[in-house]
Amino acid sequence: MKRVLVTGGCGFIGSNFIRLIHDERPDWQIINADVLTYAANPYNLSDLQDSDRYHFEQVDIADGAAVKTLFENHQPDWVFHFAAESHVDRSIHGPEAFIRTNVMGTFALLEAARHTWGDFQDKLFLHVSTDEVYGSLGDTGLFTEETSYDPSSPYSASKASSDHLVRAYHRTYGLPMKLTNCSNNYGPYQFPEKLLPVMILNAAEGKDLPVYGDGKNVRDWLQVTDHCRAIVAVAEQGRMGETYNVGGNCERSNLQVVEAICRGVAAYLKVDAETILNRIIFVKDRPGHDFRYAIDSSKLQGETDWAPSVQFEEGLQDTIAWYLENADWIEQVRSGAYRQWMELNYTERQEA
Ligand code: NAD
Ligand code: TDX
Repeated sequence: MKRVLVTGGCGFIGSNFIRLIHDERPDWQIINADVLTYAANPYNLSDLQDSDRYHFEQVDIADGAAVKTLFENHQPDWVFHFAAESHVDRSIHGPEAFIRTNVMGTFALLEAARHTWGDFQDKLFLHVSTDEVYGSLGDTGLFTEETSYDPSSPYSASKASSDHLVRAYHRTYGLPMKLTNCSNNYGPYQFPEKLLPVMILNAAEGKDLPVYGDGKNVRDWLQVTDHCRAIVAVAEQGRMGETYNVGGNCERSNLQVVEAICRGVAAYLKVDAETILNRIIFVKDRPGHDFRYAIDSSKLQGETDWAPSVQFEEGLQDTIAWYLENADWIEQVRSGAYRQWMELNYTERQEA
């Protein structure tokens, strides 16, 4: 049995990842360490509760002593580090939590790995990061693994710091690490503060659809399970000490995405799409809003057997159906804290 520690396993990508490896890697013993912030939902994995290959620990990764105990108690062979504060808009309103979790939390994990792992034989620290560390592209070009870091938001700056720490531990201490920088994910269990779930739920509930700025900003979309499969591929087939960009080769402007959601929701509900499309409004832009992200994932595709498998239009329709068929999940995550955030973020963005 390989002992695998997943941090942030109750969040969006972490819970999709745990489900995937639980199903497809029967010889992996999974330890999920998550402090359960507003973005977490332990019920995402409630069907694994009785599995003898799955264990949950409520741990704050920025608490160095707790992380050391976690490593001593569970002696993980591989670490998949997902835990983070992940929302750009929240990082603009309150950057401190991002520095604490993303920088200090990553540092605490690296220290625990360095001190617990002895000679590093057969060990791996896989750091899950974002393409936002590279900053913004203009109309052309792609991010490669050689693109210089140029983060724009407190979120992306904190992720850039964590990436640098992970690479520094490799160069300085020989810590066995691999790093992935992925583009925007979509799919089930994404917290409804990010573009797709905000728009799907607002479209279905007859609310306005608030597009930041002129809606021309471009993101490169990847279905979440495709991202999770890429991480497994890097862990099993990638080279130690290397970085791999992960992307869907699927650029869409935000307005294109929102219009596709309007049509998808209308088709699902069997109502007129024009009524939903007419609710698109243009609101105050995000400060420091990166214009375009686009990923060159040829290194990953050249060195592993991974390729994106889900077409955006098909994945989007499945995601719409998931949100509209899982009212219980939506209800659980729409806490008081969630409602406060929605009010803070959107009432201050006056219609442009
Ligand atoms: P998320 O916000 O949905 O989930 C984050 C999880 O981390 C939550 O379960 C939360 O409780 C946990 N967490 C936060 N602070 C913690 C702490 N101090 N200790 C322990 N656990 C803590 O995020 P996500 O979208 O699933 O992103 C996961 C990772 O993937 C992040 O590192 C993010 O930077 C990266 N990433 C995300 C995307 C995307 O599109 N969502 C794209 C590329 C990379
Ligand atoms: O209401 C909205 N209106 C809108 O126009 C929201 C919530 C977003 N947007 C725009 C801003 C972005 O250009 O949509 C785009 C996507 O926004 P988010 O869903 O907030 O994602 P983004 O800022 O691109 O970051 C995401 O992808 C990279 C994740 O949140 C990060 O964790 C990941 O690293």
